[in-house]
Amino acid sequence: MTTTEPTTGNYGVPMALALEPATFDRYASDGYLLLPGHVDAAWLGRLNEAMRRLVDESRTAEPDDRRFDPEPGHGVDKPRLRRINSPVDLDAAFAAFALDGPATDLAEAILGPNIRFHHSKLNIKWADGGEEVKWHQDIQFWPHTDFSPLTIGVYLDDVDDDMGPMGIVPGSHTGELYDLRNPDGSWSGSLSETDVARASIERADYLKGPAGSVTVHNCCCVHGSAPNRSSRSRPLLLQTYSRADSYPLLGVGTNGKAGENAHQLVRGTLPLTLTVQGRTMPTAPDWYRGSYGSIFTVQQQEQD
Ligand SMILES: O=C(O)CCC(=O)C(=O)O
Repeated sequence: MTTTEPTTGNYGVPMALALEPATFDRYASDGYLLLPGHVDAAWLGRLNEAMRRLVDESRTAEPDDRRFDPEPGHGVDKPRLRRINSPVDLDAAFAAFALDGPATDLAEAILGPNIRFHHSKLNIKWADGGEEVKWHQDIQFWPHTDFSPLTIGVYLDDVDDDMGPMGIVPGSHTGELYDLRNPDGSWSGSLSETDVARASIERADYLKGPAGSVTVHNCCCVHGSAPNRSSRSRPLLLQTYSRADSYPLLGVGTNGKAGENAHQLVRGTLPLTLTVQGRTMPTAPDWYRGSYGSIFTVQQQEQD
């Protein structure tokens, strides 16, 4: 399904990874991929070890510790986490995997040579009732200047139908972008019942497989997952990327809360142009993390 010895990648330039043409085309037509067993045992060992350490730390964490999203009943003796937030900021293994590792290679193979990282999360979906993720699309949570953002997930353990695998409606990435608000205008983060009834969820493909299986879904795909009815947790490590010339619209949704490593270029170079509403403009450098003086310091060549 993939080859690790490309002369050139899917964009005709050298890359760490190339997808078979049929796999590449399937992502374009369906909006998602499942790559069974894509991540090797050595990486799985590192990632699982990092997860275990953080779960252990969560036992004694204060209720307001933003690293963890506990389920009701979580405690010292019996940790139950819904999610570890922004794992890329918490352990070197998660950072290496997402910022310059197998997930980055895959994002590059799909999106092209210039890639920006957005955020990561580890949805654990604990054994014996770990909560559902209701049907939703991602792009409404963190709008960008285009629809290139995608999320790469890796199951850190074997996942079967009873464990609440992620379900995705094929082709939904080119369809309607739904309103994820309640009738009173408050944010629900999920499709309304009326919209679920017309979103063809009966066609959803539930992505499962052995530990190391990888999911990829475009930000416009309708997706969700059922509660975990099994006696084993379902850890799904997710990381989101976009093309480098796709910019998060700060001030909308979670774009301003995406973590310490958010928005950085992880492959290639920063393009000098940006396209919005079909108009391409040359852009200024990115000063999100750098320092900027003023138009005077720039124009008097006191600053690059
Ligand atoms: O954990 C899952 O099954 C789905 C994750 C997801 O869609 C999300 O966290 O936005």
